[in-house]
Formats: sequence, C-alpha cells, structure tokens
Amino acid sequence: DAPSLAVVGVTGAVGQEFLSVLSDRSFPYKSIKLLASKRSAGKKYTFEDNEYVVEELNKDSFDDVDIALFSAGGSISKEYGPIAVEKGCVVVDNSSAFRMVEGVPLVIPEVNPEAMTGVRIGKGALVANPNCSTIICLMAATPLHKRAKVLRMVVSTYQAASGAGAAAMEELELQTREVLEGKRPTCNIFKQQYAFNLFSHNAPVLPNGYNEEEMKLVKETRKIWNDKDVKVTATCIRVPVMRAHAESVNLQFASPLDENEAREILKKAPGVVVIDDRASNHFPTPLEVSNKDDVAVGRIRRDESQDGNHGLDIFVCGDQIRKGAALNAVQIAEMLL
Ligand code: 2RA
Repeated sequence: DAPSLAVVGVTGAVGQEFLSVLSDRSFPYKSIKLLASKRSAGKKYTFEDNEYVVEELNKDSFDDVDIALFSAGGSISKEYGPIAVEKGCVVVDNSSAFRMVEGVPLVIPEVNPEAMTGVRIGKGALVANPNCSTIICLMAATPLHKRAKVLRMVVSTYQAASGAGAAAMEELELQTREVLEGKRPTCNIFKQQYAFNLFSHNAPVLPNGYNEEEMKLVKETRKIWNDKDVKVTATCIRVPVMRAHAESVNLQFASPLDENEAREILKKAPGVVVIDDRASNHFPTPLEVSNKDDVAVGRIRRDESQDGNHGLDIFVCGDQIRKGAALNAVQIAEMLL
C-alpha cells in the first residue's frame, strides 16, 4: 500500500517545493506529516485539498513514517535523521550532513540509480540528495561521461539567491527596489550589496583557497561517478538571479567525442533539454528553466584549446529549488515505490 510520508522543514523554500512536487507527480501516500521547528508549529497548510497543521519535530515524529524528506539544515538532519532511520524510516536528506559518509547513497536518479540498490521501504536507511550545483552539472555531464570518460571537468557556477534560502530571495528583491529608488540597500543576509552585483559564493573558504560549495562539486562528483581519479575544479559565484543556477562546464575526455554526437546524446538524456540555437543566439537562461523540471544545456562546442576532439564546452541551467533539491529528492522517493 502507499507509504506514509513526513516533510521535515516544510516552511522553507525547499520544504514548500517538496509539497508542490509531490502533488505535481501524484506521489501516492496514505498519510503525510508536516514537521518544523517549535517556532512554526501550528501553522496551517492546505495540501491536495486537505488542511494540515505543522507539528513540532521531535524524536517520536517518525514512529509511523515510511519515507521522510528532510530539508531543515545539517544540524537537524544530524540529530533526527538517525532517529528516523532507527524507527525504520527511509530518510532522503537534502542537507550536506551525510553526503560523503561511506555507505550513504548519494543519488541523482537519472545518473546513478544503482546507488539505491538494497534501499527499500520498511528497512531504515539514509539517502543523501546531492548539492544543487552538483545535480545540475552532472545531469548534463554524465551522459557525455558515460559515452567518453571524463578525465577533467572545470566548472564555473552562477548561483541563484534561492540557494541561500527564501530570505535571500526576499532581500535581493528588496535591495533591487532600494537601489532603483536611490536608497542604501539593506544588507542582512550578505554583508555586501547583492542587487546589480555578484560575488564569490558565501560558503566558508577552506585552507586550500576553495570554498565549501566548490569542494562539494569536487567530492560529490567523484562519489556519484564512483571515480576517485576524475579531476574537478570549480569556482562558485553568487549572482543576482532568483531561483535557477547557471554553470559553464569545460570537459576533457579520455577519447574523442565531437560536438554533434554530444548534442545528440544530450537530446536523448532524461531530464535534459537542449537549447542550442547559434543562429538566433538562443541558449539556456535561468528564467527559462525556473519552476521547470528539466535541466537545459547549450553552447555545446568543441574546446579548441584541447588536442583533437577530446574537449567540449557546455553551458547548463537548472532550477535550484526544483531539480536542484525537491524534485531530485522526490524522484529518489519514487524509486522506493
Ligand atoms: C547554494 N548549494 O546554492 C547551496 C544551497 N544548498 O548556496
């Protein structure tokens, strides 16, 4: 019969998108529980014509839950994820808390479904949702990697406000109005002006000079591709865009892969749409992929700086809240049905 569900962090941008995606995809459930912090307990949401009251998350919240979707930050996942697993629940965690833990599947259903082997309803398990910039990049890079092994990948990201939460989206809008009105921009979320600006991703910078967001792309790619040797380097930038990430990806392959074959592969790739019209200079844009499921790829071209046909450049856009988080997590849950 249909599973019982719980959504942890239901009031956040991703939590709300979980509900939208579950409904859009007619995900079957016999019950659904909306969980959040004490501060949000009591809030009411209408979901599929039924009214639900948000319950305060506690250690007994998962007694009768088959699948729990988490997006409430790493500390909540660390505290309650194992409790839920102990109760026999399959946890799909959107935080970074467990992604690199040995034995925890890190899954993009279209990319590495085999990682879900052995995970089933009734047997507690924790499954990690990759970081949004990793998901969006690998949705396009993997179909090519499977055809001609990627030896090295250079990624430059242009990341939306939504990655920093709903409050960051609100502040970007507020700052934009303030700047246009000649007022001093309100800077609460980021210490610098965001509107009409861009800056290095706000994640902490590590001793090696990379920030945590960039190292997520490096480490998660190696785990998802099960290839500890693939060379990855990334520069992650926060740009004044609301909810879709854009990424420039340079690929070096072990064997030749020409741009036409790459384009055909991507046209057939699940969850990918090719927007690559040179004549009209029409390529993927964040606005065009926002609120959509598919990742868009374009600017597919041979990297002329590399020998032979061993290099390609591509440009990818994907909705950060949807495929970058909520949709991917729900697709993982669909693999359990
Ligand atoms: C960001 N990847 O975009 C993060 C969100 N999880 O900041």
